[in-house]
Parts: sequence; C-alpha cells; structure tokens
Amino acid sequence: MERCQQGGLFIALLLGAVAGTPPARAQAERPAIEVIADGDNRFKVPGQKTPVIRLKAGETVRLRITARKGGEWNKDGTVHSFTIVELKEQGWDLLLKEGTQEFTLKAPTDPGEYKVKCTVMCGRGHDQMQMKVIVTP
Ligand SMILES: [Cu+2]
Repeated sequence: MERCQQGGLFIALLLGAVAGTPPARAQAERPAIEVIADGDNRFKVPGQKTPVIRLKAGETVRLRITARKGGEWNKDGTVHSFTIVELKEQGWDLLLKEGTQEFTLKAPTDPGEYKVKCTVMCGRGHDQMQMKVIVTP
C-alpha cells in the first residue's frame, strides 16, 4: 500500500514536470508565516486577535518567529519554544532564542486542530502560552 502510494506520487510529480508546473514552485510562493513569541509570554500573529495558523495537510511552510524574553528563560538562552507535542518527532519543537528566526517545516498530514505550546518556563503567563494550528485537507 505504502509503496503503491509512493509510486503514484512519483507519477504525479513526473506528470507535473512534463506539464510544466513543477510542484516545488507552488510551495516556494507561499510567504513565511509571521509569529511572535512575545515578552508578555503570549503567542501573537500580526493582524489576528486570537493567533491561529491555517495550513494544508502535508504542505511545506516557513515560519518566521520573533521571540522576546519574558520574566524567565533557560540557561542556554532559549526564551520560549513553539511546540506541538504530538509532532515533536516531525520537527515541531522549535527552541527560540531572542530575535527572529526562520524555520521550514512540513504540515502534518492528518487534518485537525493542533495545540502549540511553550515548553520553556518563561515566567508569568507561561501556563497559558498556547496557540492553534488548524490543518485542512
Ligand atoms: Cu513559556
């Protein structure tokens, strides 16, 4: 089953290339998604009252995260994290230093709502430092 799907994907990619629409191009066109892990120990997305990121299942995304330190931080200089616990193995465990960093990640293949949380003891408000990622098919 797995092999069969991969074979199908390969053929689809091949057909895409032949048709002149390389799949990588569509991915590169999406601008980076801005997130702030702020000094008041809240996640923020510019222009949103409640921060939510919406992704398509399996797409490649770039996150540009700006972190500002709260009242506490780790000895190694990590001030917050951007972590989806069930997706840690897939790289969704970003350790944030002060400043702006960019990360390239693959959206989960299972649609649904995922909770992002900060795993660094960042001081007051840390326990509520959460946001959502919504993945659609
Ligand atoms: Cu925290």
